[in-house]
Amino acid sequence: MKKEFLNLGKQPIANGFLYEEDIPDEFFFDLRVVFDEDTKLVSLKDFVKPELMFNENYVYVSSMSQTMRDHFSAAATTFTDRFDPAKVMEIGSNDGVFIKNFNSNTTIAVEPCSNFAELTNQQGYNTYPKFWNSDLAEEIINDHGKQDLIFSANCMCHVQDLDDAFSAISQCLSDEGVFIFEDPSLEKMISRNSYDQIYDEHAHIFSVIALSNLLRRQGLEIFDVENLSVHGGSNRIYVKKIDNKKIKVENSLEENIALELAAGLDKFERYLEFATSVEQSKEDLLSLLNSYKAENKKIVSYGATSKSTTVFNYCGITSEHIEYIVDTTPYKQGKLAPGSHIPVISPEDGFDDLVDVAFLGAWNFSQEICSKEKGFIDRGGEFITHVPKVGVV
Ligand code: JHZ
Repeated sequence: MKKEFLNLGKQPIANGFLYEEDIPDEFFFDLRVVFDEDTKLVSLKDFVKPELMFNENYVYVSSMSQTMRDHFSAAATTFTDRFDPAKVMEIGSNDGVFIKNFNSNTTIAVEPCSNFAELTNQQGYNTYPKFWNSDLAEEIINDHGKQDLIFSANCMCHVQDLDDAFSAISQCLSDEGVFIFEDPSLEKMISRNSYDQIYDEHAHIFSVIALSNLLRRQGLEIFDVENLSVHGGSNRIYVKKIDNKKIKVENSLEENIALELAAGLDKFERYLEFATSVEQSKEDLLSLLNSYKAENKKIVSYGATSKSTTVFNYCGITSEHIEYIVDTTPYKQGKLAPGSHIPVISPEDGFDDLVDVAFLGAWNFSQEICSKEKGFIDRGGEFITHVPKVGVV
């Protein structure tokens, strides 16, 4: 049985950056979150049609930060050293930041955002411009056979029908193959109060407990879990077929499950407490912004993220509070942020000497941004965030 614990109000497409003339047609939905008592999975109550989010106009580029470029090249080395896979497939390959570390003759990709699929196809990686499901798994097996390493980063939590997605993995994986995926950790989201991990694309926020339950239903099991620092705290989940006894199940699985049980992630009450902290975070953020406004400070936002779409729309933050957002992504610049309609411009144009305060929309890159913008901090500029508590970084 699914029970609702959080309502983040009317929200637009989190990556739906738009022009002024598109405002009348902007799409909104109710962003509500539920806990499934049976599987322990946390999901959105209402899913948004995938084609509205992932299409030829998708704007999020994975290699926009040095942190993520380094992360994916290190991941590729780790997987090659540990598993030495003959055939590699990535699901949700975006601009190719991960696959570019592998030979294009033995690597294929799946990417429903056709602008990015076209890009990696041009780079020589056979990329299917489709959504991951059992029909596509069948097609891929016919074209290329089964795969030895299937990797997916920040994509499995986007897939609404997980039974079908994991069954498709089971179909497409060679008997001794490994499936490795990473997504934001529910435990970190709850403990850090980072409710902005919740938006249309994130159909689910995963606990290891829930994943273990769902994977087992498809003949798969987790054999290792790594806690990663990226994206505000993620888990990298290593999966094999249950029948494959050659790979040992590491202690990390039980350790992570124990940690989650200790955090109460199997109990609905814990989620109600989280909802109360989220409301408090909203009040605290509005009062901090209002106090800066009262002092006539110039406030901008740094990083036009999906996460900040949730924060701005949930808290009712508009250009009354935040003058504009700076972001390095060319596809977002010159547009308005979804729902709040705060303008997005480049850091070169907007991160000038007049800025007093910058809300870290990309708080997950706080280290990279603070070292890049040391001059701002040295002259008394303040980066503020709501994670884990509202305040100055
Ligand atoms: P970032 C997206 O979420 C969407 P978002 C998606 N659903 C997902 O799961 C995660 O990514 C992985 C900019 N930036 O990564 C670049 C600067 O301007 O936190 C990006 O637009 N200057 C697929 O959108 C944004 O910030 C900088 O110095 O919440 C960061 O977005 C740096 C470091 C970043 O993801």
